[in-house]
Amino acid sequence: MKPIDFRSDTVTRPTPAMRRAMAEAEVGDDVYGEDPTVNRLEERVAERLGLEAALFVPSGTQANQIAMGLHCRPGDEVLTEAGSHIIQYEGGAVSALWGIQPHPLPGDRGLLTPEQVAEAVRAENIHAPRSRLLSLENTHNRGGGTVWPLERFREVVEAARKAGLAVHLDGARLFNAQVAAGTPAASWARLTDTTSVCFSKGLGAPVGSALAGSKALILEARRLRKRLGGGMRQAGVLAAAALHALEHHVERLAEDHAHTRRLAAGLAEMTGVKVEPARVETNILLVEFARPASEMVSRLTALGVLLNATGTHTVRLVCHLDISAADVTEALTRIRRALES
Ligand code: TLP
Repeated sequence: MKPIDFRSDTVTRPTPAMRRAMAEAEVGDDVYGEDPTVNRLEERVAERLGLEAALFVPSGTQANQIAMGLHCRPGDEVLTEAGSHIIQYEGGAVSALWGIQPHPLPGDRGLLTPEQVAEAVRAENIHAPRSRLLSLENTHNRGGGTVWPLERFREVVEAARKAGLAVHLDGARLFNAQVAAGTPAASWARLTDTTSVCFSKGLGAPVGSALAGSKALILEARRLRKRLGGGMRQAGVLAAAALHALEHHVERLAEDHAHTRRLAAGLAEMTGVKVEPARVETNILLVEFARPASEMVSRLTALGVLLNATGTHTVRLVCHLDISAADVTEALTRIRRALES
């Protein structure tokens, strides 16, 4: 029985064409700035995001954390949605690495309002941490793959700017937002000071992320990347995979979104399952089971359907490059079997 892996879009394996691009990549020592493939990737990313410069880094976590280090000093605070990746899944890095205090704000499927941001900013007062940064996420992972409507994003960014805050965007899945909304990734990114993107999620590269921003910020980011041990040498073999992904795997994200919608529609017909198909925007589906999530995960694992629990009764399914239309059909059959047994 072939396992169907919905745990994350990080589980994809490089395609034969991507592996060829990696094998043929021209390389050099990137710490000397001499890897032509990395340099090309950084230029392309900056262009696509409408920002001046970009830096290739090993992971989304490192891209986000370099941004935290760029914008904040110890004792400063970062305003962010309560479920955001930077505070939920990065090993406590905002405080462990930089001495930053997180200020979590409750969102609606990951989205904030301008009023919330304006109210959360601290007045200048010796008792208070300094509010320094607003960090947003598009698409929002724990929110269920939510796309930030551009106008709302602009208003929230404006509220932050008015209060003198810098703005970072965790765009690990920004290209999913681009495809779902039909809006270029740059429309969101160019409103920010820094934006991170990942090549190893829906885009299907084995490794790699980038952080983009002004030339001055990215120059400093290079120093922080080195400090964190992220200075890579002949990284062109990895950058080649990322370039291939940008060229060939962006438009196809629409397929993952269609598969996610079909999965939601199929699950909505089953008993013991709560899903909201109308809320599926991209490739992430949140599902609530009547039975405990841990029980459903082990039943489904035994049937070759892999997924992750996100709460006591909730699970997350993520569609990606290695899940075909036939896999979705087969997964629905297996899930029905798990619910009936
Ligand atoms: N997310 C992973 C897990 O860490 C939860 C996943 O399976 O979804 N920002 C966002 C919004 C992310 O979802 C992730 C990865 C990252 C950053 C971090 O990327 P990596 O794993 O490359 O450090």
